[in-house]
Amino acid sequence: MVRNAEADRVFQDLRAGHPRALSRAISWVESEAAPAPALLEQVYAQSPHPWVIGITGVGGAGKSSLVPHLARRLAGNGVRVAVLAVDPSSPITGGALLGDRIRDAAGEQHARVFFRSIATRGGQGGLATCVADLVRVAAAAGHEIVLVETVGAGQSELGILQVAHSLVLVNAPGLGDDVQAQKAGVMEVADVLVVNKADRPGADDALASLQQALLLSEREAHMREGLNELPGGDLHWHPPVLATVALTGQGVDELCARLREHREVLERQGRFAALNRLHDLRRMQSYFREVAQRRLQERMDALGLAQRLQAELDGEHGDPLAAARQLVDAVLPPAPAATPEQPKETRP
Ligand SMILES: Nc1nc2c(ncn2[C@@H]2O[C@H](COP(=O)(O)OP(=O)(O)OP(=O)(O)O)[C@@H](O)[C@H]2O)c(=O)[nH]1
Ligand SMILES: [Mg+2]
Repeated sequence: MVRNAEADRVFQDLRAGHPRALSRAISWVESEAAPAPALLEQVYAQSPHPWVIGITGVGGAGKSSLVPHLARRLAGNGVRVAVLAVDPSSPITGGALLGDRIRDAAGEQHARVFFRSIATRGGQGGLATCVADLVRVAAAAGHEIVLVETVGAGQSELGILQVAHSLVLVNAPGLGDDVQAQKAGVMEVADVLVVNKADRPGADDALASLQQALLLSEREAHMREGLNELPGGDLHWHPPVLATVALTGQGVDELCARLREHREVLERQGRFAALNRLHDLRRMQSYFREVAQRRLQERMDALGLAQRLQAELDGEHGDPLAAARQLVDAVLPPAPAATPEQPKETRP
């Protein structure tokens, strides 16, 4: 148990719902500040899993325009929503300028929706692990729903799967090849498909082509092969294809309704809890690697291995691979080969 008085205080404030504490906690986690491990320990021990909705899609599709509408509609009746906008390309670091905003779509103060831009530098654990932690931090502050916006750039959009329960893929007409390029991977995993900018020419074509791509996806093929029914009589989820206009909010009610429906299906099939366990397991695996790697580095430093590697390389008998193997053996002796159990001698 890592204790830290500052972390204790922020955690208390977090639980009490102080937005400033949430901003502070996010900054700590994002920048891997000293109190972060102590804070996260309390967060993981005491905060529930929120419903995490991933919003992904190509740049310029309208994700950021859509998210405030969605957040505002999902919030209410005591339900608080946090929005984490992950922008790896953001020149603003640490959310110093964009952070700490609590506003609704109209730019008004709104206590039920918390917005924060995350400029990931992909620290030790990378984007997915940072967001996984932040999602739980937001939950500790009383947010039952967390929306995570990520730009659809290969790795990162699939990284969102490590935290999201429901994944929305946002497309828009006129984005051309980018849309084609990303279809293959994300099509298989998106739960709701959106064609935003439905006010623009080409929206119908975009809708039709998404529907077509969906029919051709492996997932659909799977269902047609008679695997549609799950034990208990439930059916697989068919991702709906919806049209929205983020500028006016048109179609967002429908998007909201379908997302709620998806959540219900997940709950009913026990998949919400299963995903939570899976997300925790992935986080655990990545943290294990992180800690092990750090410890290995410490061990290497203590033994002066960097210098020894260099010396080996500079030496005359320069087989870099053999030298590296030898040094690895010095830090991490190979596990003894498992010896098969000897049958016990029985005496007559
Ligand atoms: N005509 C029209 N324009 C839209 C709509 N939604 C968004 N836009 C415009 O499209 C542009 C991009 O919107 P963003 O919301 O920033 O898109 P994004 O997907 O968040 O983009 P990145 O964060 O760069 O990946 C902006 O100029 C928006 O005003 C829409 O429904 N109709
Ligand atoms: Mg955006």
